[in-house]
Amino acid sequence: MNFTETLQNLTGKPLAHCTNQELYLALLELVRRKSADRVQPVTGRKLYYISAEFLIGKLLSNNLINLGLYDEARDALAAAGKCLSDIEEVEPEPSLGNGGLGRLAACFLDSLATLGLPGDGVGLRYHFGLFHQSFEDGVQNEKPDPWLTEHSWAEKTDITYPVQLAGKEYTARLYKLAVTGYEGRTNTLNLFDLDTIDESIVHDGIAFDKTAIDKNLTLFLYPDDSDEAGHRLRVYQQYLMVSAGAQLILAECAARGCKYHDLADYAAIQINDTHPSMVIPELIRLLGERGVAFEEAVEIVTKTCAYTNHTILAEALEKWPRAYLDAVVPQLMPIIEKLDALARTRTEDESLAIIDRENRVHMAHMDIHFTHSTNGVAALHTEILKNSELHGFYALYPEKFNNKTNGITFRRWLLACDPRLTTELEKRIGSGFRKDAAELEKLLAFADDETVLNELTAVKKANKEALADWLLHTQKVSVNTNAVFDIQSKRLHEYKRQQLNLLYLIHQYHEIKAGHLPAVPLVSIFGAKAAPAYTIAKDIIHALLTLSKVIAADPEVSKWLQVVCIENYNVTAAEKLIPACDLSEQISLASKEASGTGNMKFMLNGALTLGTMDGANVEISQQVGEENIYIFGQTSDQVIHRYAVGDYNPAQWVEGDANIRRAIGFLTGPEMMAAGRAENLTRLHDELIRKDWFQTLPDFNAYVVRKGQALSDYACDPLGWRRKCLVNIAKAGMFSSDRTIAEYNRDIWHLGE
Ligand code: T68
Repeated sequence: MNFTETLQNLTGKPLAHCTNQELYLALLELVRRKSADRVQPVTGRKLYYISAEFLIGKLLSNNLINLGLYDEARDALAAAGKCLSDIEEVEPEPSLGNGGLGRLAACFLDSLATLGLPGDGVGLRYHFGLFHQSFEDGVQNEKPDPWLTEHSWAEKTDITYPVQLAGKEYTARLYKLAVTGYEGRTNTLNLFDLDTIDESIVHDGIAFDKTAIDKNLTLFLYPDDSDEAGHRLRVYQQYLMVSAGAQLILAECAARGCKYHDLADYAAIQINDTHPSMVIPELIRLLGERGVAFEEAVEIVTKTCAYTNHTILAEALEKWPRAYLDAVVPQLMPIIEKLDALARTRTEDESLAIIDRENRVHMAHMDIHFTHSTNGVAALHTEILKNSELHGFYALYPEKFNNKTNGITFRRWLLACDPRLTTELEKRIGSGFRKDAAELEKLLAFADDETVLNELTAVKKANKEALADWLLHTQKVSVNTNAVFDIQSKRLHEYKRQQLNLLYLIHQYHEIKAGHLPAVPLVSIFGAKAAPAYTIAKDIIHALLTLSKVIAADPEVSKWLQVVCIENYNVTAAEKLIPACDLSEQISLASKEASGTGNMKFMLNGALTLGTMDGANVEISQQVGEENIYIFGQTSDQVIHRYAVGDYNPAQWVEGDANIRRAIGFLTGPEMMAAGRAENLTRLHDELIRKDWFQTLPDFNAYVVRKGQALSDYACDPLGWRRKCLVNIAKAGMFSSDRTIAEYNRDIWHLGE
């Protein structure tokens, strides 16, 4: 049976007569069957990647590509007058993640399956995901994101596990989602949920009764945690995930003949940040129930589990008040106390304790003491962990610390999102890079080939046109595709410094007004959600939206400068933005961005990075050479020193620098105040001149100069610019998540052995 016939059998009528919805469902079913054929039995050790987030993105195209069906599907549909990209529109994007940490988990699942390694995900099935963002009157508005439809990729099973929360029993139900590898095996993403969830309790945006656990537990990812009930809810969620997950792991291992004493030969568990940390005491508890003594259980669990750290920001390192855990997971507290006591026999350093003097439970500390591996996610990040943030732990357990620089799956972030570039690359260097990303280096042979460089320019131009079209239809804005497309898309956070970009744009506004015209027009695009309770982050969004309005109303400036904030930034939007980008903004305060993965996606798609020496930017810079990247700003050592001395005073920078004064002053000046809200603008203004905790002002001038340099290179030396882009594409190979996963497997997991 050919492809058309197979599909027609599923739809029950000629393809030309089907709606896109019908075709989508038929393709979903087809993918399901084909991926089931690639399920392989597990031998040896299997990985369980436990994570509160899996930002998997839409699955149809990705699965068709991985199963080798994409071209056939596209052609069969085209022959019936249908368009695969229209059918993709029907699929809602699964809303199971927030930012880099969740997207990393999704890339890892793809690479595990592609490399033929047995490795499943364990997480939660959030009904409304993070939230759906819209902008109303210049402010972020949050609504539920109801992505779960009747026919979803995650299939309900009849597997359930009992979970005790605050002394009451709940039933966790398992849903399974097939993860296809590129010409590889099929693994599973296991998602837990409660049957009793009641979506109708959500009102007024994303508000709901936080006490009705049976109804609300898996409604949202990271529900608003601005109050105590919100914090507790996170503990409830985390325990649901790890208790059901641990029971699943033990059941699967037992089914394969595991006797619990040899659990580490059957399972490797990766703890993705501290959200799943309670899996440690929970496994010890479950092993105890199965007759394993505490000391031995600790040893087994330590051998089985490994921990990844994704941040050095103190506020993101979870420390739960003991009272929460006493209330929600009383069955774990005796075990956590014993672990704390055991840890105290290993060190007298109070700062390494699990339960501190204020009765807070430090989840990361439990992870480091009771797993065999702690890794950072980029070289610089791991060094900072070893030398400052976690130095005491490093001194105690040097052998546990290791680095695993992040990566991205090239299937989604090149083959799927940038077919034009993929075709161009294949024309020049063959298709070996699809499986071996290092082969992209073959492109270097064309670095001085004007034909190739011009073709790359044509690809970028076509991608910019496509983005412009998408922006027009979805965001109702029209952009000049002859301008430089400069993009900052990532979670909204002060350490990522969208506010630095904002100050630059205000500076440019004034320069243009003063007749100092830039070398080329600039379209500055932002994509970012602010956590619902993060006030200053929302103020930054408001300031960007207001500035966008002020500029658009000023024809003198808008010829040269445009600010676009796209609504509801998600994986689908990223797939449109990234291939069209010229300049990638990676401007976090040095030392604060653990790695970044957007930086890798943009370089792979031929954008140049404007960035600080932070996270994986450092390794990108080493790969491409400093002439092929725009680096500026303080180094991490300088930043760490400035924090240590503690004498940073933004007011001095405001007083001492007329440009800074002018840019910050504009926030509360007449133009902005007339177009925006005084409360939000004033709060942001005051925050910058009084606190500026992420040191925007010391980097301001360096940023302005470096960005100016990038824009003038783009305008004055187009071929030189494109050559730099080519080098970036060619050198992106090391940032494939296949490389990352191979390293995790070599050093930590040893899967299949
Ligand atoms: C990100 N972390 C890092 N955290 O910020 C980024 N955290 O540098 C890195 O590249 C990426 O992880 C992958 O390693 C996150 O995305 C969160 O989303 C998060 C959410 C809740 C609490 C703490």
